[in-house]
Amino acid sequence: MAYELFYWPTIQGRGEFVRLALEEAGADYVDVARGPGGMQIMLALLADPALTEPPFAPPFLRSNGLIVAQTANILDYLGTRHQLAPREESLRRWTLQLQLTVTDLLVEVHDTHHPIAASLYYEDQKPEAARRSADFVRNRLPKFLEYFERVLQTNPAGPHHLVGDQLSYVDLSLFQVLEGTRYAFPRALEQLAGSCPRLTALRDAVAARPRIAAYLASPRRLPFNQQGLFRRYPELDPA
Ligand SMILES: N[C@@H](CCC(=O)N[C@@H](CS)C(=O)NCC(=O)O)C(=O)O
Repeated sequence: MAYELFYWPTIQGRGEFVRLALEEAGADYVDVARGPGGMQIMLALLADPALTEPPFAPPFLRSNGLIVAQTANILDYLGTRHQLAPREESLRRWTLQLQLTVTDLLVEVHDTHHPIAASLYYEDQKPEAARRSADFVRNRLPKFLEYFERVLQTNPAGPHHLVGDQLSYVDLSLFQVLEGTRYAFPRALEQLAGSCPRLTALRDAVAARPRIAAYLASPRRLPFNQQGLFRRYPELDPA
């Protein structure tokens, strides 16, 4: 039975981390909210009083009657089923730990353009966004990227993957983080790229994987835009 992915239909957002894993796995899946009537189905599920384990927010995945939410949790679930996570328990925890660090980073990315409230427009919080982004670009983004670079450098199995010597879902996620950062903060990323050569190589290697390359070239891959998690406001990425 096909996986059903539930996510906002017009943005990459957090759903993209799940899409990349499903695509790399060659899994049979339906991006429900992008199909006819799909948004209503997703909203009805979120509000369904009959669900005793309801998801709080998209993305969530339905598989054989099970609903799995929280991006990192979904990836852990898919990783185990599709050889996108190590078999060894300690390495599986390490992979999830890294993915949860990606989760933390994504909250901070979101807060660069919505530091006060997600319910307000960017235009209503521009001065705060400028202050928040300045700190993000100067301190937080380098700290996160240098951390992941260090993880690659110290991986006992070599610098080609974050965990072990096989591709895992967190490699796919780091690809997405770098692509999103390149879209939202191109100047900041260019300055940091020199200190993150292994991460850059990982991003390129993921992009070249046959299933990922086919996905990126397909209409299934939505373009980055100004509604998503990674947004390009040049004033937040000063020279
Ligand atoms: N921690 C959750 C965050 C989920 C989340 O923030 N989803 C966003 C879209 S990317 C959403 O629809 N949020 C609605 C809300 O928070 O009310 C995850 O990693 O999946």
